[in-house]
Amino acid sequence: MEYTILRPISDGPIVTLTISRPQALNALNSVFFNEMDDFITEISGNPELRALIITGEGKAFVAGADIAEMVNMSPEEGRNFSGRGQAVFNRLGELPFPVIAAINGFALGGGMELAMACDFRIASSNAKFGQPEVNLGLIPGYAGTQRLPRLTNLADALYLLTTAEVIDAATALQMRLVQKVTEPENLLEEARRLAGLIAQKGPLAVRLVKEVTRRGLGMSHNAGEELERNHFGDPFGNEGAEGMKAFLEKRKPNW
Ligand code: CO8
Repeated sequence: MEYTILRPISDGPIVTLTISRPQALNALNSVFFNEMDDFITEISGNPELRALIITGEGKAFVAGADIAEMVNMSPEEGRNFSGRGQAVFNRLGELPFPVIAAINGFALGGGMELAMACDFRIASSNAKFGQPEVNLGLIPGYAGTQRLPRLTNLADALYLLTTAEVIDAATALQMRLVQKVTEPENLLEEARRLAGLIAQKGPLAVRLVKEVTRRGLGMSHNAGEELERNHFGDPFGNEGAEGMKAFLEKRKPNW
């Protein structure tokens, strides 16, 4: 499929998606959400894929939702724009393989929300994070108010959301908002190394672990255990049998 803002590059089982609208610091507009929705549909149907990396072109990962597109919106249009973005970002969580945000620069507002919608995040040491919506008299609209306290904690989330302070990568690491920080020149290499590690694991196991962990977070402990138990048997007799057999035979599994 042809895209105007998205630049996907496939490398075997790994796709690296670059958001490419550097003249507006990759700000998220309607075209982005339409293309992202189509892109997710396109890759969902590819059983060979094992990981998706999302990064941005230039000095920003994404500097937020497109302020120029939002400025004249009515309350109803604002709600619709938010709902559209939430639905598209939720689809990233439903992909049957991990999505890694490789944050190369500014991840502000909707950009930080996109990063948080990914499964985990690695950041360049020069990345900057913030939820500056209150500077504009707005609140986050792509689930930032919901994901940020779940990823960090209530106080850190409210600190960032109410002060709009922009933090550096080291502080984001301290808040556990990102899992790893690299030198700028090593960011994509490290993202691909992690994606490559994941690609070597049992694909069904990776899909199940993502699904059970994500879904379990919204459940009681007991319901989450039941979900885990219900899926534990799925790889037996197929991928799990091969993985365990390979271990016992001291060889690499042939998924
Ligand atoms: N939207 C539209 N255009 C943008 C955005 C944006 N979010 N960010 C930057 N741009 C544009 C600038 O207007 C500028 O365009 P031009 O060259 O035509 O003047 C170009 O990108 C380059 O930007 P700057 O010249 O400002 O670059 P600097 O290096 O001086 O500054 C900053 C970089 C600090 C990142 C600065 O651009 C900035 O503060 N940007 C806005 C950050 C922001 O407030 N983001 C939050 C937006 S609101 C949001 O994301 C809400 C999400 C939920 C929405 C829910 C739907 C309703």
